[in-house]
Amino acid sequence: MIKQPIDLKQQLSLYLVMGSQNCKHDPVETLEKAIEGGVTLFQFREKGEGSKTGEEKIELGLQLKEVCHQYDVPFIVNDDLGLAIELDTDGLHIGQEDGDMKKIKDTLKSHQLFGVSTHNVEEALEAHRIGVDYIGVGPMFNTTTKDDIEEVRSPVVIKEIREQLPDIPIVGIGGIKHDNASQVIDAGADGVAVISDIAQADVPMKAAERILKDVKY
Ligand code: 3NM
Repeated sequence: MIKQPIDLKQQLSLYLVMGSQNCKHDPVETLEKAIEGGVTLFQFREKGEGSKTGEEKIELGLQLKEVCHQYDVPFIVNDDLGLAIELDTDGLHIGQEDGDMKKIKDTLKSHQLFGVSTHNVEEALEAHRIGVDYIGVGPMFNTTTKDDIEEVRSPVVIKEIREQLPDIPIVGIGGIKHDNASQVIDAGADGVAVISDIAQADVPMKAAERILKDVKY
C-alpha cells in the first residue's frame, strides 16, 4: 500500500492506462520508462483481444504494481474488483456497465481510490452522489483503442461537467495525444488519461515527457 496523495488532482495529471495488449514493447519496461517520463498514476487495463487472463494476468499485475510502488505511483486496476482486493491495489476504476457503483464502493478498503468512467453531466452527477474519488470523461477525440466508445463530444463535455461540479477531480480520456492534451486541460480537466500515445510509442519515456509539457498547470 502507498500513502494516498495529498492532492489527487495533481496525481491525475498524466494517467497512463494500459495492459499488455496495448504495448509495443514489454509492458513492465513500458511502464517503468513512462513513469520516468513523468506518468503520475497508472491503471492496469488488461482487456480485449490478446489480453492475459487468470494466473498470467495476476502475475503481470503484481509486476506492474511493484514498478509503480518503486516510484510511489498509485496502482489502479480496471474493472476487476476481485483483483483489486487480491492485489490490494491503490484503487479501482470501473465503467458504467461494471456493476452497482455504491456496492462496489462499499466493498473497497478505505485506502483504495475509486474512479468511474462517465460520458455526460448526468453520469457525472450520479458518480459524485455516490462519492467517487474521481471521474474519467470520454471520449475526448476519436480513438481506435476502444471499440465500444460513446459519441465523441470533444472537451466541451468536460466544460459542462466542470460548471456543475467545480471541485470533483476529472481526467479526460480518448484519443489524447501531445498535440491535443492542452485542450482537455483548458476545458477544466485536472489531467489526461492516455493509452496509445505512450504504450504504442517507440520511446515511451519521451512520449510521456511530451504530453506532460501540455498538462502542467
Ligand atoms: N475509455 P487512447 S476511450 C479506455 O471514452 C478508454 O471512456 C474511453 O485510448 C472512454 O488513449 C478509451 O489510445 C481508450 O485513445 C483510450
